[in-house]
Amino acid sequence: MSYLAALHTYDLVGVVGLGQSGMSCVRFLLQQGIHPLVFDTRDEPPQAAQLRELDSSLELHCGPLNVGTLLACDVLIVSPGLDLRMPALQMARDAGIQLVGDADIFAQYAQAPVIGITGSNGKSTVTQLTGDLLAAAGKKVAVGGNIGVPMLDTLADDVEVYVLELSSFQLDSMHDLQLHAGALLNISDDHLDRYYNREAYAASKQRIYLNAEQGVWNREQRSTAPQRLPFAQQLSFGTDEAEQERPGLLGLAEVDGTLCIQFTGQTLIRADELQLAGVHNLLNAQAALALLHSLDVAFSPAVLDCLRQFRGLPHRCELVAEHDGVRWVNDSKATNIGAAEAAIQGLRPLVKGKLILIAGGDGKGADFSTFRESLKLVDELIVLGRDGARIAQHHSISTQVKDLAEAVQVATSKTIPGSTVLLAPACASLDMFSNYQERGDVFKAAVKQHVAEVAHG
Ligand code: UMA
Ligand code: ADP
Repeated sequence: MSYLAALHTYDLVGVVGLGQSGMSCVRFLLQQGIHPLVFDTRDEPPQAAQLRELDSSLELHCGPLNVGTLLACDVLIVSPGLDLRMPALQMARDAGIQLVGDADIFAQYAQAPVIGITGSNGKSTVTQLTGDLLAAAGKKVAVGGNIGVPMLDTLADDVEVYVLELSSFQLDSMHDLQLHAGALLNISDDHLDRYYNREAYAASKQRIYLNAEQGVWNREQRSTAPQRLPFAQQLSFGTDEAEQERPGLLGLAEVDGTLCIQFTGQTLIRADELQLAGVHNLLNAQAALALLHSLDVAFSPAVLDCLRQFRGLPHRCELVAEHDGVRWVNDSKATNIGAAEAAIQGLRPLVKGKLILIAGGDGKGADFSTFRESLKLVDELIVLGRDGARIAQHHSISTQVKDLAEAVQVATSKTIPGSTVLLAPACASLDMFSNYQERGDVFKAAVKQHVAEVAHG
């Protein structure tokens, strides 16, 4: 039996949070003829005007959540950005009100198999790649979730398969979504300002397997394995060789001195055929292939060609410019230590000159001493933002700057031919920017301006 009853059976539905997810829930409920009460803890939620335009009769309660008003609802659809442990939400739950997320509503309406992807890093890359590969295989695919398109907005009758990126926050409020396959890519410290400890964060990630028929996991990290799924329903990927049988059908092997992705011991594709750089991306590619296999989609020439062409998403190890023998790389999406480590370790072997790292921002409670080993691979460190100084403590050569324009200037003065300047902040951007995209765009603009100035003397 599902946790969430049919929406029409509730007298009053509350939507808590008026960001992208909240707005998509309101739109969806209105389509079903349901008029929700809307809440947002901010005095002026950014989407308030949009809500009025949608339906001016909707009640919007702004500011600190009022428990009395929350209790008027029978169910609360809570946005992922809100902590379910907030006292007002806890009180509502204790009073018997159901707290759910958009995934539980999605579960009631999706008519096609759903693939779910989570992990500390690589989610968006694997989600987009899986979607692209399925499309190349001729499937009508819808891609959404944490990647940026609220999942309810992807619902359509002709979809043959849904591919959803699921954050730990979305998993926390998810009870009913049945996944054809769930992938847990990796677990490294993140969001420790929102979880009691790393065990609680890892437990949240394991929820991907709650109602999954098959589990795709990473052999490098036992903590990603689906404990409750039998072997026959597991598929794993790793840096070791592929096996003939589940779960280890995918893996890496060196063939004639070249690293290859293998399936059941047979080479599928060479690493050097891919546009994506770094071992972490070879794992991402394997995860996407495993998800295709879970759907019995063959690795046809069209699928492998799509994998060959996939250039990755913006702000993930994105080459911004190559000038005077210096490469400028934007990895603004490296919002935690694990992601920045993957970028540093993936790029270091390719850098002949210096590797100059720009890092810092909102550290979300992370312990930066764990970053020290990877920082040893960095020749010069430039830090900025709220927690920049905490990162600088773990490197002997560092410079503090006030913004990204100054970071680009300082980096320029330190380069030698063959150097790479990498923006991989290991932090969220919210102390200085509206999001990681804005941070990446500001960096790209500063680099391009610098290159243009040098070119014009
Ligand atoms: N907020 C309030 N009060 C409220 C509601 C929200 O202060 O009443 C704040 C939150 O604390 C947060 C911000 O507003 O800082 C946005 O929160 P939200 O829940 O309204 O977020 P949405 O706009 O609905 O976007 C969410 C995801 N964001 C978060 O989980 C924080 C988006 O992922 C996702 O693309 C979108 O739903 C569609 O599914 C972004 C993200 O940063 C990329 N995700 C985190 C991550 O990847 O690390 C989890
Ligand atoms: P997410 O959606 O989980 O944040 P992305 O695909 O957007 O993941 O990648 C974010 C960053 O994480 C990238 O910029 C890269 O530095 C790093 N990264 C990508 N894939 C992996 C992986 N498999 N393991 C570790 N780090 C990764």
